[in-house]
Amino acid sequence: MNKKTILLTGANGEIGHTLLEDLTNHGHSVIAIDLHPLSPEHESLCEEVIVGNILDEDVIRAAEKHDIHEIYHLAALLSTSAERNPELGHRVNVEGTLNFLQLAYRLGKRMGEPVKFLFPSTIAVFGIASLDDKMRIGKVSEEDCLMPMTMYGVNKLYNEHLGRYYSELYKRLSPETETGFIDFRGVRFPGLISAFTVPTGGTSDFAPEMIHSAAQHKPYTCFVRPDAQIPFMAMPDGVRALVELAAAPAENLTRRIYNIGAFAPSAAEIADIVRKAFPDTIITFSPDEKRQGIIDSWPADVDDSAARNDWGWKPQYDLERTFNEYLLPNITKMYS
Ligand code: AKB
Repeated sequence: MNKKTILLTGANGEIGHTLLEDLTNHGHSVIAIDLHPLSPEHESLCEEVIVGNILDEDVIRAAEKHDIHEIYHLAALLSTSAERNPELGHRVNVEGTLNFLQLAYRLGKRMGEPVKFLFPSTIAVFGIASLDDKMRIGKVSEEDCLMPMTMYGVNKLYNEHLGRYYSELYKRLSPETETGFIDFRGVRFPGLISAFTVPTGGTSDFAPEMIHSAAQHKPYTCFVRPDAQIPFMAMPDGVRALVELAAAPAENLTRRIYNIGAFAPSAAEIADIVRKAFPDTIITFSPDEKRQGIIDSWPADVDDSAARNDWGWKPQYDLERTFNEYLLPNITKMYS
């Protein structure tokens, strides 16, 4: 495999750690950006760590010194955080993404080859008006129900369009051709579950919170109803999806944004499997109506047939395997 220089924003986040390890294990050179310093182990994996805000021009300039072939733009404010501060959500999620699309354009032009821009979109771009509709609709395809009900979902859907615009239409009235310098690709992530990090500020956080609390023998009060259902995925599958989409030949891709799915349990099913693994665990349900409303607007599951057909997407972890082979061994070790 060719060694590439890869820029990773949000390197300290829940996807960032696993992706950083994966990319450097494959011999790539990583420039990491995060608001907070990386741990010494993670820092030692990187060619350079830029600590700062993605809205800060000095941060972009520091990254621009490198010839970067791929950008994984992970930095974002998740759904609950962005809903609590929508203007900040917009700045980080939209203006931050715009900064890195512009950086990718300049880098692509300077290097004379397109920069691949990998974007983690989300099931929050979907918005379903009622629980009855949600259960009737079942799996949504990429073009269904694009009526996001959160600032985060609105931001991410707009970013999907920005990525398409920068790749295919940028400055279309200019006498020079300004397209072809960015190759934007993205997946719509379901809730992600990592053995090593507990996410902050998301609405799908009830699943990872429940699991990590049980592993620490702490009681957990779940903020959604037992029947709340959305798709989830184990972190190794999530990271593999981004890396495989990046590697897919452009001629095989029929779209820029793909749904990807793995398993879609209810909160009660997750609680049952957690109780089986940690019999002393105490899980109670005390739904927060407002956060529940966000979950109810997200689909029960996604149709990911386009990803399967175009670039061979296939999750390796179902719910059982996620628990037995990924979460339990790693989480137990981490908290022991
Ligand atoms: C969130 O809950 O905001 C995220 C997501 C589903 O994109 N985990």
